Amino acid sequence: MPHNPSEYSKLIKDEALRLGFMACGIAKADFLAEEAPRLEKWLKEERHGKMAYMENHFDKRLDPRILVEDSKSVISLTLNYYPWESQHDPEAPKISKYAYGEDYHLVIKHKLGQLLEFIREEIGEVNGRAFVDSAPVLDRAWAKRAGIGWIGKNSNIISKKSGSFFFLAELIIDLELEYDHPFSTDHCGTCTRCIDACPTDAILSPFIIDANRCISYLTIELKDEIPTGFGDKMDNWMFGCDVCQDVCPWNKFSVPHSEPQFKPREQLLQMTREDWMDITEDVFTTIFKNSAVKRTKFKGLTRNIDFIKRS
Ligand code: B12
Ligand code: SF4
Ligand code: SF4
Repeated sequence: MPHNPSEYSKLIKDEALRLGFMACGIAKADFLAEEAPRLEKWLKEERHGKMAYMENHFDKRLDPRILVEDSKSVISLTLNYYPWESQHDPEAPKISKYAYGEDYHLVIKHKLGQLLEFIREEIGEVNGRAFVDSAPVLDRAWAKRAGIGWIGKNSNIISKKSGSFFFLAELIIDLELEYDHPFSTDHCGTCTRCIDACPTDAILSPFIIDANRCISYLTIELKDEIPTGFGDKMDNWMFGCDVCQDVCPWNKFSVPHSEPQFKPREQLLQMTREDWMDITEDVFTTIFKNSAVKRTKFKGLTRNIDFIKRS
C-alpha cells in the first residue's frame, strides 16, 4: 500500500503508462497567473472566432480549484495518435492524422475512467473529474506545468522525446501528490518553419493563433460558409490541418501509436479524390462511425469538399 505523495505519484504514473498513455506529469492545482492576461487578450481580440464556448467560464478555465471542489492536483496525460499509414491517393482531400480512427474523446475518457478507478482502489476515497476537451481547462498550460513539454511557436505542446502528435487530457483530483517541475526551457530556438509554412498565415506571431484563419477552425468549428478569401489557401484539407506540425523538426521523433482504436478504416485510406467528390451520406456514416469527423456532420464535410472543388 502506498503511504505518501511520492509513492502515490509513482503508482499513478506507472498505471497511466500501463493503460497506454504516452506520458504522465503532475502539477499542483493552482491559479494560472501567467496565462490569464494572455487568454483575456486572445478573447478580446476575437481570435476565437465563433467558438462561443471559449468565452464561457473564464475563471474556471484559469483555476481548477473552482472547477473541481477541493482539488489539489492536476494529472496531465498524453496519448499518441501518430499513424502508421496515410491516405493512399496523394490527390485526395486530406484528413488530419488525429481523426483517422475512433473519436479520441471516447477512447481517452474510457482510459481516464480506468485510471480514476485504479486510484480509488489503491489509495482510497479520492474525488476527482476526468477532462478531455469536455470542459474549460487550458490543456496546454497544464501539460507545460506538469513537465510534459514546451509550448512551440505553433502553440502546440512539444515533447523532446516524441514531438507533438499526441492528445492532452487531465484528471483533476483532491489528493495531494508529488509534483513535477514545470517545463521551463524552449527548444524552438530561431526556427520559424511552422509560421512560414502555415497556408493561411494563421500563426500571427510566435504562440498566437488566429482561429478565424486556421484551416482546422474553418473546416471543423465554423458552421457558416468558409469565406471565399481562403479559396486558394486550403492546401486540399477537408478536415483539420497538420501543416504546422508536419514541418516541425521535433516531429522527426514521432513514432507510430499502438492504440488499436486509432487504426484507420481501410476504406477511408483507399478513397480516391473522385470518391470523396461523390461521397454519399451512407458512405459517410459507414467510414466515420464513432469518428471525430462526425463533428462536422455530412453537411459540413461536403461543404469543405465543395469548397476545395471550387478553388
Ligand atoms: C480552441 C482549440 C482550437 C482552436 C484554436 C487553437 C488555439 N491555438 O487556441 C482551433 C480550432 C483553431 C484548434 C486547432 C487545432 N487544435 Co485545438 N484545441 C482547442 C482547445 C479546445 C482550446 C485551446 C485554447 O484554450 N485556446 C485559447 C488560447 C489562448 O490558449 P492557448 O493556445 O493554449 O494559448 C496559450 C498560448 O497562446 C500562450 N502564449 C501566449 N503568449 C505566449 C508567450 C509565450 C512566451 C508562451 C510560452 C506562451 C504564450 O498562452 C496562452 C494561454 O495559456 C484545446 C483543448 C483544451 N481544452 O485546451 C484543443 C487543443 C489545443 N487542440 C489540439 C489539436 C491537436 C489541434 C490541431 C492540431 C488539430 C488539427 N490537426 O487540425 C489544430 C492546431 C492548430 C494550432 N496551431 O493551434 C490539441 C493540442 C495537443 C498538443 N500536442 O498540444 C488540444 C490540446 C486538444 C487535446 N485535448 O489534445 N484548436
Ligand atoms: S493547423 Fe494549419 S492553418 Fe492552423 S495554424 Fe497550423 S498550419 Fe496554420
Ligand atoms: S516548427 Fe520550429 S518554431 Fe514551429 S513549433 Fe516546431 S520547432 Fe518551434
